Amino acid sequence: MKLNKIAIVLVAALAFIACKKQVTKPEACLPIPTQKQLDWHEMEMYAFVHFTTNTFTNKEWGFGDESPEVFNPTEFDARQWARVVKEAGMKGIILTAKHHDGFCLWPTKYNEHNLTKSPWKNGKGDVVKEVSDACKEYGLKFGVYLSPWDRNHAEYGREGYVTYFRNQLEELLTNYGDVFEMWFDGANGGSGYYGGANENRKINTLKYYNWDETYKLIREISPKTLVWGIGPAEARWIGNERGIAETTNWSMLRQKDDLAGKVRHKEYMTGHIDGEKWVPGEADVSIRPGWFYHKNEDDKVKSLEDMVDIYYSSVGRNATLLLNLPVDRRGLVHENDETRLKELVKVLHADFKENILKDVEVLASNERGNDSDYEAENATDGNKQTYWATDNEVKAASLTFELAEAKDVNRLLLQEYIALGQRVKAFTVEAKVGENWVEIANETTIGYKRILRFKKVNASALRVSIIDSRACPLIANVEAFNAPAFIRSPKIKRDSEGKVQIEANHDVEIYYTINGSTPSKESTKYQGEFTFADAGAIKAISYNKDANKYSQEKLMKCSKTKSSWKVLSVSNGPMNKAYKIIDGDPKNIFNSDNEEVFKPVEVKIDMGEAQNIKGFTYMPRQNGHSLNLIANYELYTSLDQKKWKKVSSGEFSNIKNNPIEQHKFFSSVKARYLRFIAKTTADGTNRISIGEFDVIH
Ligand code: FUL
Repeated sequence: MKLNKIAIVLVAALAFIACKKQVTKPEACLPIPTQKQLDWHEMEMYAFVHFTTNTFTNKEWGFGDESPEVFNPTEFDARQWARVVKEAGMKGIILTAKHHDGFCLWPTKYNEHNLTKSPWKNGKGDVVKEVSDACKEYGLKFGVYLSPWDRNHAEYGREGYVTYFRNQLEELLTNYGDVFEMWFDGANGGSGYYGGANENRKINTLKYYNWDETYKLIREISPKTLVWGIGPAEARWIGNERGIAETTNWSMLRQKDDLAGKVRHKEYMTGHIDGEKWVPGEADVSIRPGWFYHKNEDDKVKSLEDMVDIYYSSVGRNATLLLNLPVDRRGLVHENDETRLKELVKVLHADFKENILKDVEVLASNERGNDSDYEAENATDGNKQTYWATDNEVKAASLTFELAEAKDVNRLLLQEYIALGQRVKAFTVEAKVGENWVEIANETTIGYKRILRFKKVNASALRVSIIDSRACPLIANVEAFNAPAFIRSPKIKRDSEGKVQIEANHDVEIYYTINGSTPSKESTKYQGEFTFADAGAIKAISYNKDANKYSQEKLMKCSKTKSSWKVLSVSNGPMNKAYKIIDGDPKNIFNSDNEEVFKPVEVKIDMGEAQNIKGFTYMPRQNGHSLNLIANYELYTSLDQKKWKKVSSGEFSNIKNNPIEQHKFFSSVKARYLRFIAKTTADGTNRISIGEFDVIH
């Protein structure tokens, strides 16, 4: 080789090396997830199962004095649960091995209060084992809920209970194979049986359990287990029990603040951009109003549109979805819940059927050192391990996807390469419609997964622009879809006079029935307000002519209107607003006076005529800063206002975290007058709210 040729080769080689050197792998943007957390993100959706003595006593929280004798499922089949969960595309099951009432679903050697004392399988059963075995058989991961609060245990609140709690942890984490998640519920302390003491016990959740020690124990015996909830947790609550994350959702949390109890519910929904630890959000929600099975909720399974919305507001917003199935008294997932899950899966399959961006031509405004390891195509290659990256200093850049022909689009799915940290702070999406670029979304975070829903556009190209990022953006995946039209069911409202209004999207017609039959195009078309004051059922559907498609049916079960009802007195609160308690509109809220120290509030109601009732409902305030929730109550009835009978008393369990309408049942009684007493509040306020009060016939 001649000298100048050698020189050229050398220069080229040096230039290549110099160039290559510049293209270093992007540095981690701290904090980053552990491998355990990465695997957990990939699960996306998994099931919760709430099952214990509450299932048989019809409660949400047991007091701790329940007899193990009540636990007796008639057709228990954990394989049925696993099949339903698997078919719904969920990746695991977390079981309430012990809920707040302290009853243990496994034959623990540390306490008698367990299923060996129940008639089920003559005391030889082990629910934890059957569920973990079924999970293995169906290729699902198995997780455990062990309530730190124990309303049964005599030692709760003292040192002895912490030892007991750790012993149980050890049993559960050693005897049942791998446990992917350990769920430590934040609800803790209050009244309980406590071995017969029947008293109030309060502890400091952050200190009492010495979480550092407890976590050390877990890590030693079960390093694969991700711990959720309290202490130095590896995943966090999403701040509500509605299964909803914020659109801005960081997987980081200021753990120091969390350990000091300083993080507010709203912050759990968003995480902290400056959090020093990777603590991603898990959105938990029940498929029914309650967490445990209640027969009266068989027709209250969440509607399909609610389920779809929950999916998009959790998995679609960088959270995992923990979806609860309240197993029934037979020991099975109820048919209605299974049907809804099947419908949900069908919608999701249809929504994500064909990725319009698969292998389309993609152009980046910047590519890291022009290196193919980080090229734009990595975002469309279907491989989450490869990603498009920009140069270190470039924090705003765009990807443009050219479609071979214009296509309808209404969904966009984005994923960051989170192994190196969550980065994107702001991004927009534009579609090329005809000759113009139209902005269709202006959003904030992406994280592990972000899914956007928007109005259908006919696009010949799409552009995703990262506007701001904590460090150079790393995008692992971008997909787009054209989801079929989804027809939402109408909303039905009825006031105290029986005037009914039905509302729906403007592009549909509404049909309804009031005789219990299923509505269709042949039924009465809704033309405006009508009156239905009787007890019965109003059923309505939306019908979209263009798509020739119905929504799901909306059912409103109603008791006779309260037009003859009157609030006779309120012990402390504005009498001129007392009508709101019974006006048929839960949004019209009655608030008692704001006292310096809470005083019980008594409401006296005249129902106008004597009637047989077997229960009552209380709907608290649904939104606002303070919900002013009632925790303990008493209800008395009378026929003449002289002789009163206490028909029900107790607590509205879990109302603080899940402020849904409360249903209480008692033996049927003939009554005309009611005395409802709010004895304590749940959220530390000194007043109560009542959105609506009603009776059950
Ligand atoms: C809450 C508990 O109090 C409920 O009973 C339920 O277990 C839910 C998942 O967490 O805080």
